[in-house]
Amino acid sequence: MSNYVEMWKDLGMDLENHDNLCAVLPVAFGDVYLSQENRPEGMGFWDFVVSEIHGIRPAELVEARKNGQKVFGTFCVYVPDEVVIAANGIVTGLCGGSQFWVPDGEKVLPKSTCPLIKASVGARLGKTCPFFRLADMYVGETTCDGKKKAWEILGEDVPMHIMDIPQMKRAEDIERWAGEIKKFAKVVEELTGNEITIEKLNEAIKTVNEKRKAMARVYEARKAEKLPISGKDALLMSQIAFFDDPTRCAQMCNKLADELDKRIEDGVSVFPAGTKRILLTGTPLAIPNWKLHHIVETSGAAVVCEEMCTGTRYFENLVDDSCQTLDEAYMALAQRYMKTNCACFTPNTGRIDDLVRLAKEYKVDGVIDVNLKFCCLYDTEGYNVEKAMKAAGIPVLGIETDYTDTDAEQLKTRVQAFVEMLG
Ligand code: BJ8
Repeated sequence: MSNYVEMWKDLGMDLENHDNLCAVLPVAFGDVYLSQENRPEGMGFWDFVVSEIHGIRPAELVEARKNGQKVFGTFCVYVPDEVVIAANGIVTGLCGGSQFWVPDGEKVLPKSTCPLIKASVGARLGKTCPFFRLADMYVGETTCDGKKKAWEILGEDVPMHIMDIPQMKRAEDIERWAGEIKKFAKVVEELTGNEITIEKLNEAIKTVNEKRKAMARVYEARKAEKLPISGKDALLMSQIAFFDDPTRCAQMCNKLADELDKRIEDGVSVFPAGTKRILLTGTPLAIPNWKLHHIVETSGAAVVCEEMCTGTRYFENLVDDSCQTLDEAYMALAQRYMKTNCACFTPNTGRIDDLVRLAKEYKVDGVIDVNLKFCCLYDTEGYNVEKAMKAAGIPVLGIETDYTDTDAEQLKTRVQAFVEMLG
């Protein structure tokens, strides 16, 4: 990635510290990803993106900004990308998934904050992530308490817009969310200088729907008895989808899905027959958090589905792309986004229904409920997850972890015992 040094300098990054980050990522990627056998050829695209993770896409964004486009950095799957795209803006995910950034986050946040928040704040303050340096505006949301307070710190020197997410899903809440989306559209119009028309919004909705459909195709292939792709590879596809251009993302996912369909036809599997099928649920796994997948897939099991924001919550449910007015379209967006089931809502029974449905669709042998340390919402909801899984006769294992490797051995022992127990 050395070709990008000038760009990183211009972005005001801490080059020395960034070199340390660039030194650890290829090793981790090699251990976790390149050690796998018989991977689909289509994964070459994602391998390449990771090898250039702080170079190729940031360079595209720098170029786009030179041409007058604005970049919006987001942290949650409730923020509607469609609105930004309709104003010719670009969306990039900003959630941090590396322990590398946590110490910088801990300089300003309590240690008892979830690692995702600490890493995100640390990536900004430590000046080691080009995406944070590039964004013209950060878009926060009122989901969990830790994030709400983090916006006040992140917004100190970058414009920050916060979307007020309802905590319940009654009709009046969905209407209020449509109003929040409308307000967001005004902010986006102001920053980009571009008007959002119904034609442009319908076009943007189509673009994002296509991306969702393409990702869903890859997931569909994971329902096959002979698994044509590992959970790790599918996770990588989801993680990169938050950063990539949506049209290219759809193209690459469709290409991969074509290859997976062919593999299914030919009976090609990346796991031996009888490998236990695991559904992961819980807090999101931001890139480069591959820890749990690696543990599961080196313990005699395969991850076949993620009921997570880096998983089904990101691409399930489409938006009506034929609305006649902007208000109708904002309502259509609100309805779709309110179908996402995050633990910040009460009640959140939709997530339990999703879990039971997904467990059947992906023919899982067991569920692992993974919680990022200090995420009180998902930790507490673990009670309902466990109860519902037991009622449905699905074995479940609850795990709490962070971004360090200190508990990896202990987790491996627990996961192996769980997999053995599945018979
Ligand atoms: S829709 S899961 S992306 S809020 S893990 S930061 S909740 S303390 S990330 Fe999330 Fe949107 Fe919900 Fe998804 Fe807080 Fe929990 Fe940390 Fe979390």
